[in-house]
Amino acid sequence: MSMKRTAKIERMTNETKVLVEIDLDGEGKAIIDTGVPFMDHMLDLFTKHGLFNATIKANGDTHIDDHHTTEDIGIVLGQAVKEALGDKKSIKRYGNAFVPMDDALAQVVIDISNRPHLEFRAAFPKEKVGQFDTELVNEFLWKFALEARMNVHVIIHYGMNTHHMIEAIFKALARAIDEAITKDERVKGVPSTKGLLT
Ligand SMILES: [Mn+2]
Repeated sequence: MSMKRTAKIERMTNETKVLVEIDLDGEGKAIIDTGVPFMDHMLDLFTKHGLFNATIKANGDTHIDDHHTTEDIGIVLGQAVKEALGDKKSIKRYGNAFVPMDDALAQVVIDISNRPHLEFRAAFPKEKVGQFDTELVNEFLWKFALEARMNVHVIIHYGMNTHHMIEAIFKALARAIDEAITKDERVKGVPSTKGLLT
């Protein structure tokens, strides 16, 4: 018998209100409504490709711009993933995924290490996709990595279309996480010579 890998986290500040409810062992069913249309699109892909069931809702000061809301979704999603993972017993720990999206090829490599790091090797040709500032992708991923206490390496090998590049990153992140959190029966306890990943 295994424990359910779920979490529900709500966070409210003067800038945003964010709710994330996640089941890591789902089938990709999601309810997403963040007030940032491009993030809705990315989080929809993320949950679908990671096979996570999730509710992700945000209400933020998007009349200023999408910065606070995007950043705070990263924080709460990271916290929810960390909490849902629990003691991390028997997980594979590492994940690596390549995802092509038409012209773009993204790779995301992660270590659920309790040592937060974001290595972001991606330069986007456009500063905006729709209303969304593309520099917020880095911001989102850094806050996610920090709160999930994950080492996340993002590489865009090549690409021309900014929307495709970002989309490939979110799909690859989801698939890398899905791989890393998979349980391997051969792993007894926590996959670390330290004996601890929390
Ligand atoms: Mn798209």
